[in-house]
Amino acid sequence: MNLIIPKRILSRRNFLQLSGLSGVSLLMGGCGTNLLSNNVGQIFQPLNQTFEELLLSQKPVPEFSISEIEPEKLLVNSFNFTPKIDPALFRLKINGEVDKPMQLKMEDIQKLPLTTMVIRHVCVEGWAAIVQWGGVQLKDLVALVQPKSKVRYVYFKSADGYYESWDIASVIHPQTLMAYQKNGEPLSVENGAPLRLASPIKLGYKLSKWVDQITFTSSLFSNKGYWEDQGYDWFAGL
Ligand SMILES: Nc1nc2c(c(=O)[nH]1)N[C@H]1C(S)=C(S)[C@@H](COP(=O)(O)O)O[C@H]1N2
Ligand SMILES: [Mo]
Repeated sequence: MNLIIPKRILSRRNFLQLSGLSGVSLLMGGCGTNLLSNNVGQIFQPLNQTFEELLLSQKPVPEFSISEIEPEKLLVNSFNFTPKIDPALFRLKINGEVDKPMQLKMEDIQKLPLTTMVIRHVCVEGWAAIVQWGGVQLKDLVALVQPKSKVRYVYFKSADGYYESWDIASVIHPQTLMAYQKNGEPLSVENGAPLRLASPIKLGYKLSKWVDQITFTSSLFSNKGYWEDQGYDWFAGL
């Protein structure tokens, strides 16, 4: 593990130089005066009105066409073992500072509207792939559990010990999905089945595979994410 880290940091630096990545400067630029962090402070007061305002303020990232999908370019990238989860026994726990904590079966989740998108997955290690993801918009799950007005962050726990935290504005972005399909097929175990995060607005390491718990909170804990706790950027926006 320790051997891997310097390599990743080096390639991440190279990547940042190449891409002129804007998300980090966007977040730090105004000390809370930029649109995104203002919105983080406002949502859910009341839930419906501000929720809609926030969604309207979020521009969707342009998507690719089906013919541009690069099936062979998405490399499996797992820090640990590949957990075997029985989809019939699987429950997604959604808890924390919410009015209606829930445990959802895959069949419950698959009854919600299916969204598909063809986007670019970008890993800081220096590779990228155009992928089609299919799943439920995370904002639909947010609406189900009704977070308290003070909620600002969301933690995602994975069955392999991986963990991540996100800002709530990015969570309810219309292209942030809990995906159960990849390139038109059921998601494979290596790619995170039964359920993984997919989004065009975050770097690959924010996109947790094998997510089994989603926790809403008003403040970040000392542990922010598997790679973030080793020095990687937390916002990791694209
Ligand atoms: N649970 C879990 N999620 C994870 C990882 C991991 O090791 N464990 N790796 C991350 C990284 S660094 C990347 S680039 C993507 C890779 O997704 P893929 O293996 O489906 O290509 O998963 C992300 N999500
Ligand atoms: Mo990655």
